[in-house]
Amino acid sequence: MAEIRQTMADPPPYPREMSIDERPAVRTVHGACHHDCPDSCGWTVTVEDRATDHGIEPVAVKLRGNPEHPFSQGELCPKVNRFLDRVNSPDRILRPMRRVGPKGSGEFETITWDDALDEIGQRLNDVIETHGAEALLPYSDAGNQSLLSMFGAGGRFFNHLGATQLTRALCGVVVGAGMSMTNGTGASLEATEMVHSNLIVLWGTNTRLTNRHLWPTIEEARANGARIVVIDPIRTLTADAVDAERGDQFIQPLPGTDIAMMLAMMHVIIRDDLHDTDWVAEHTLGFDELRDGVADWTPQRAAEICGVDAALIEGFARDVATTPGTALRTLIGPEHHENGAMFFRTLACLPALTGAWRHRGGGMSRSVGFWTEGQIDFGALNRPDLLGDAAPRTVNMSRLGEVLTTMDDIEHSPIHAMIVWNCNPLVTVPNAELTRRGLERDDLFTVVHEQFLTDTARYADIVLPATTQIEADDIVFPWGHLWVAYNQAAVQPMGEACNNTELFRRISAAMGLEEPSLFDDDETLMRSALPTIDIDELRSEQWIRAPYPEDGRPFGDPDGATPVPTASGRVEFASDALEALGQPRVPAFVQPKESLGGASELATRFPMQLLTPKHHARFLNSSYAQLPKHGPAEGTPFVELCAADAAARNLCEGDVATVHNDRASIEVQVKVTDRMRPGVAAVPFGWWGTHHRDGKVANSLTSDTLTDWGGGVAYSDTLVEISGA
Ligand SMILES: Nc1nc2c(c(=O)[nH]1)N[C@H]1C(S)=C(S)[C@@H](COP(=O)(O)OP(=O)(O)OC[C@H]3O[C@@H](n4cnc5c(=O)[nH]c(N)nc54)[C@H](O)[C@@H]3O)O[C@H]1N2
Ligand SMILES: Nc1nc2c(c(=O)[nH]1)N[C@H]1C(S)=C(S)[C@@H](COP(=O)(O)OP(=O)(O)OC[C@H]3O[C@@H](n4cnc5c(=O)[nH]c(N)nc54)[C@H](O)[C@@H]3O)O[C@H]1N2
Ligand code: SF4
Ligand SMILES: [Mo]
Repeated sequence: MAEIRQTMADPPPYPREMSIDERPAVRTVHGACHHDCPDSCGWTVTVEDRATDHGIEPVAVKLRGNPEHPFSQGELCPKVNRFLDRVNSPDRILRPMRRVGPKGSGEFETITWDDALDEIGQRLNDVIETHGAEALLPYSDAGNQSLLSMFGAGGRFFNHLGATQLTRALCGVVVGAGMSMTNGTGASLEATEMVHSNLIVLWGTNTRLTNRHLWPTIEEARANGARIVVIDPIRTLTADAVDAERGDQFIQPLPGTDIAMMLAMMHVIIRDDLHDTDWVAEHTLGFDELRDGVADWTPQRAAEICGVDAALIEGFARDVATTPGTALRTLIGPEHHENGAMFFRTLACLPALTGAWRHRGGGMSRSVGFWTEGQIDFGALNRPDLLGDAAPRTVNMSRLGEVLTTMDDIEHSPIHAMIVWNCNPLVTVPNAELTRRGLERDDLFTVVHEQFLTDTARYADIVLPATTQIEADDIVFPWGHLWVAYNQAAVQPMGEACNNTELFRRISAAMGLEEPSLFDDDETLMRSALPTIDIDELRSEQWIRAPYPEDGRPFGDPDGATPVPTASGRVEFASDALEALGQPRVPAFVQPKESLGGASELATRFPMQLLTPKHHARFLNSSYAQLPKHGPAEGTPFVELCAADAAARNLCEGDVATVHNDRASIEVQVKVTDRMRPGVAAVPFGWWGTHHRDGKVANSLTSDTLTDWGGGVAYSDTLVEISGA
């Protein structure tokens, strides 16, 4: 314990290689953005030594994009341009707090770290003694997606205790799980390779909003003659870039129906002999089964399901098959459906059928986590060996509400304590009102480690202050490009904040735990997790490029760097592995149950399908709505629908409407737009309950049904009705 107190009182001097006497009074420190965003931009912080209440201290006076960063090239974004407002916000939590009002009230008193840790240590030990270690739930996501912040010390702490395990699959896991059933790997085309593409299909990704630093690559390809196709149920900011005169296209299917379109495309391609027979013969398995599987999938049949024109599907299929260097670019959006994994499994069949992988700039492009995170030794970080003989249950993070309230198989041993860090589940996890009921339980002890008093933190018994990215060293492993970056702390932790690894060192000590690895410092953690990376070099170079095939083609040479690691060693159009999971062997379309085409009683009562997408340029998930230069600049929460759907409900622009289903009812302003097609509405996500007029959030309405496989969740298969308030 004494040692830990020492760390608390005396954080290391920053920047780490200089002592306070050595460093110049004004200096720049290099870092990288920690947000769960594909761009992982490089930044530079200008730091000045200034007199403060605590003596001379480094103060961050400017934070700008680093012009030398190979991907972001000096630009940040409207979220992070004002990052220092976040760091220095008067609303930051800078001291531990204990709740004094009812859960959710937001009434807290400031306490010392000693008091907070004494209470936490005692309560956690009591829960484990009385109910067993599985009564403790770790709950975290990617609020800070840097190596130590996301994966650092929580894994080994909870493994050592034998706590309940958490499946974290809100974002991205399903894409990999789907694609792997075709290719045996999530490896894909690195996105800047699309500069070589001739046709770029942005399939369910809103690049100009969510991945803005990739847009220059796409514009460069366009300048070289490439065409773009945008496929999205919403006419997004990215769809606005479509220029029909250049031969670009916007396709607007009903949500959750794209697989039907892909099946029809394969039908056309095989029917008209447009597939690459050599590539198919040499590198794939199950062509005959695929051909039989798509035989009935005429464009007309798909057109009726997707709500798009049959001739359009036919023409698009021919384009994809006959344009060498066709890139199918996708990120996360389409995984949030009941058939989410099948979407990516099916999409991955297209470049194999057309032989697109053989061309530079051809193939399927998604997250490049496969290439960057491949260097991390997760076993060394998480230490599954610390579980010993314990085999604790696993729960899915998307089912938090159910886990805390009704889950049958935990009835005899419910969750009695929860540590939440690096996420804001009440805003970001589906079925939020059920989560709220769980968080309200008096017999649940909740600790939240946060920068701000989020909706979730308001339900905590103890809130602990968390650092921001400029207050601790870390390493950022991007999933949108290949440049792994070192993030140097620019200033000391603000107030009494600590980072996510220090959090678990302190709680371990407070519980009286003795396992030595729980007290590894950050440097030791980094070195053990990265056996192949020279951390000193990374720190001085600022970034290194993750290994990627030199000729740019991940499957260009199947005997080369990335063989197809399926059981058969071939791209599998027909998959035994899927059959073993109880899924169709060949790509197949299953209409989501909670969708417009579900033909259920639900669709009669709730005839609109609700999407809750990222929409605001100044928001990153739930992280900015509370800041004065971010939230108000985006207006207020709203529901967007087309003129016909608004008129049918007597709703006009600016009215307050009730959006409701069996899960919840929320009140929001009406926005009538031509971005939505009939039957589909959108309530952008990211606003907190404190910004909604009735305290609810977009996720109060959303479905927590899990995806077909991969453990993700079908936020976007949500039916609602909308009426005047
Ligand atoms: N309806 C709907 N819901 C969605 C989505 C959607 O499109 N629609 N998208 C989903 C997706 S893709 C994602 S990734 C999730 C994101 O869900 P979350 O990860 O929960 O959301 P964030 O807002 O990114 O981060 C949450 C919190 O992390 C905190 N934080 C940041 N850095 C640190 C740190 O170093 N330490 C600690 N302790 N806390 C820190 C921030 O203050 C913030 O409050 O949301 C999902 N939810
Ligand atoms: N400004 C901003 N940028 C962000 C974020 C943010 O909150 N704000 N969040 C970051 C995070 S965590 C992530 S994961 C990425 C996500 O990046 P993206 O995957 O690009 O973004 P999403 O909004 O999740 O989904 C993209 C699109 O998928 C569409 N979509 C939904 N269902 C379907 C479908 O069935 N078919 C098709 N074809 N399209 C469908 C949605 O309408 C949406 O426009 O963005 C990151 N960047
Ligand atoms: S949120 Fe994304 S775009 Fe903005 S600075 Fe961070 S990595 Fe770059
Ligand atoms: Mo995400």
